[in-house]
Amino acid sequence: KRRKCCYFSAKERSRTVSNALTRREVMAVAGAAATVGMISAVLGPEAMAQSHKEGGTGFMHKLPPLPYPENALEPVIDKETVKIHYEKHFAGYVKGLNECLQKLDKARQSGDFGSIKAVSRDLAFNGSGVVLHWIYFNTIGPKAGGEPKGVMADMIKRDFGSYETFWKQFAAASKAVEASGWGVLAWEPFSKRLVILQAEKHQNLTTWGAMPLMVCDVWEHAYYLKYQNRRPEYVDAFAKIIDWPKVEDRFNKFCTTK
Ligand code: MN3
Repeated sequence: KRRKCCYFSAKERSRTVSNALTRREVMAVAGAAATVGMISAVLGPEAMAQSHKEGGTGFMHKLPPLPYPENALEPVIDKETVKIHYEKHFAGYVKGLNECLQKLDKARQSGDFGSIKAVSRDLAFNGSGVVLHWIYFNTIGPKAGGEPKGVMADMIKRDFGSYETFWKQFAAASKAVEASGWGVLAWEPFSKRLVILQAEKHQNLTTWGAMPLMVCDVWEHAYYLKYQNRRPEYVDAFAKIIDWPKVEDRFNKFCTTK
């Protein structure tokens, strides 16, 4: 299978830059703009197809469709939680991200970057929220779980020793996230290895350039209705809905070991 050696193709990159921010503007808003680059890079062409252009440099995101019915993750995650999580929280991040993009558009047109600090912060927060929720809902599913096969099995064995060891570390990291956040399986392109990260504040990129492959949402909204304060129970059950072939798709699309 073909693997890309960078996050997005030249075509996607130019599309991203022309639609979202020019290169100079990307530099100007520093870390937050890295999030914008990450959004298109991490979401990939599927999500680009979900987005639409609105005049000028305007680039708006649409809430991508939920890839299965709201009750499909039961009994691990109940229908009501998926509904609220998707319709309120995920949609809220998309809305917030679009508001930031509109504010930046306005600022570029007027030349007034007085509120750039606050907007950049909101852009990173909402942008990371969109990216991580997209991965979350698209790398879990019904008729999933169990041990990965193929490439993900090989990579996990190489970098963690075994699936059992991997899951022990991933579950421990997810359970131990302070307050809200994420357990993250990511690709770290510099050492070309898989890593497990904790993201306590998702607007803070934990490792620059790391490519998230599979994430466990441990914000309370992801499990509270069914599990209340029993996060460990939710994380333990989460293994039953990880859709490893989808994770492998992401690996094949974004990662290279060469
Ligand atoms: Mn969430």
